[in-house]
Amino acid sequence: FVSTEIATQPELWRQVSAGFAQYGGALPTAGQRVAAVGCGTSWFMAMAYAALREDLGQGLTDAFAGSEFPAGREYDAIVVISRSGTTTEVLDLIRDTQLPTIAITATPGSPIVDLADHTIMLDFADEQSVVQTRFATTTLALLRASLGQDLSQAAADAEVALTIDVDELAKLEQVTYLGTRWTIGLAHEAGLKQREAASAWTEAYPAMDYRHGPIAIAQPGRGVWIFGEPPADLLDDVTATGATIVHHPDLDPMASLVVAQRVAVAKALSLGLNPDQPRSLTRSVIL
Ligand code: F1P
Repeated sequence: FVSTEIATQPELWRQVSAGFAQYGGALPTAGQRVAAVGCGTSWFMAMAYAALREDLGQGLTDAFAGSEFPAGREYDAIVVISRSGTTTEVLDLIRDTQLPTIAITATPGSPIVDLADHTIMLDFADEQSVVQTRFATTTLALLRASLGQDLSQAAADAEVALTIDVDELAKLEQVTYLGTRWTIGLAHEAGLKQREAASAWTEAYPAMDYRHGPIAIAQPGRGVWIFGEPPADLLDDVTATGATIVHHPDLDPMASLVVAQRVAVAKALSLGLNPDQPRSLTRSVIL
């Protein structure tokens, strides 16, 4: 498996954070009304960016799956994330909208480069694996840098994340991932990694909503993975079910996602699966 793609995340986050002016100059500025769009992993990164941008007071920010952009909605800019630059729904969106578009991609010469008004090229973060890891997190690192965040602690935490033993976590029968605000996108992404790489059943929810039904499947041998700060009493509620709690309070939530990526790989390998080549999934979904 392409473990180097997971292992190089700390240096890539440092690179885009320190080089923000070089890479991210075209990104929206404070006060603009922004939509962020992508499919699959790229949608989840858009979700994380949108919540973080609003919470940092930088302006209204919505996130949509590529197919779900509401026609006629006004924004000052649309940030479109697509590693391949070929995903049908996001290309259709860019073709159909009159609004300014800023694409973030890893693929020079892809259709998105011609279609978008601006392109941010992160080709140095591209991947061989069908399953996205470093392109997604490097994109989010760049977006966080555009919001004024310094990624050096997150990068240091990701180095710690690369050393955490994941064997026991990979044995869990099922994991539900929870987040609040921007970490909800990370929770969805962590769940998708296990589904893609290891064909494993996972779910993801906003942490507060987890109590409204999903907690019913929690039991010994299954896990509840919490990104960011757990809401009051949630840890007690989960503990009472006997489920294993996974929470990295000392790590940046993006570093906890790196642990989740490694769990997905370990689980795939333990099941005899190729984590880079999920069944029924191609590098880019072209309809
Ligand atoms: C996104 C995508 C994901 C999928 C997989 C392959 O493509 O198709 O939806 O989960 O990771 O990539 P892209 O638009 O970012 O190239």
